[in-house]
Amino acid sequence: MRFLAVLLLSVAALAAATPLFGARGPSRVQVTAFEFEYRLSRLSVRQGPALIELVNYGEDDHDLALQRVGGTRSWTLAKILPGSRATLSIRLRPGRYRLWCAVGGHRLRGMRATLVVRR
Ligand SMILES: [Cu+2]
Repeated sequence: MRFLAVLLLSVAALAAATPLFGARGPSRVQVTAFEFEYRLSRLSVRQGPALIELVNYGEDDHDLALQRVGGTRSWTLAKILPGSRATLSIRLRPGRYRLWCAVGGHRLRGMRATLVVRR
């Protein structure tokens, strides 16, 4: 019985580690907000679907705006309270994306970053 449980756990672990039919989950980027700084969990990701999570580790409210360099469309996550988080689901195209906090003068004070999207 114990062997069976271990076997099932192994199968579950293997299934979780092996993408079925070549499908790949979305890229994930965590943006940690402080006064007055953004820290990205990674500076580059592959093109395609992505989840960008904003985590507010600061003492003030912060938000997230994002725009591809050369593009016209921008995406935003609404302002969130200290200690909270929010996630933006987006399809990224190759290029560079600017990220910034649009609250008050936060962008000028340092809450900005660049994310590179690879082919
Ligand atoms: Cu801010």
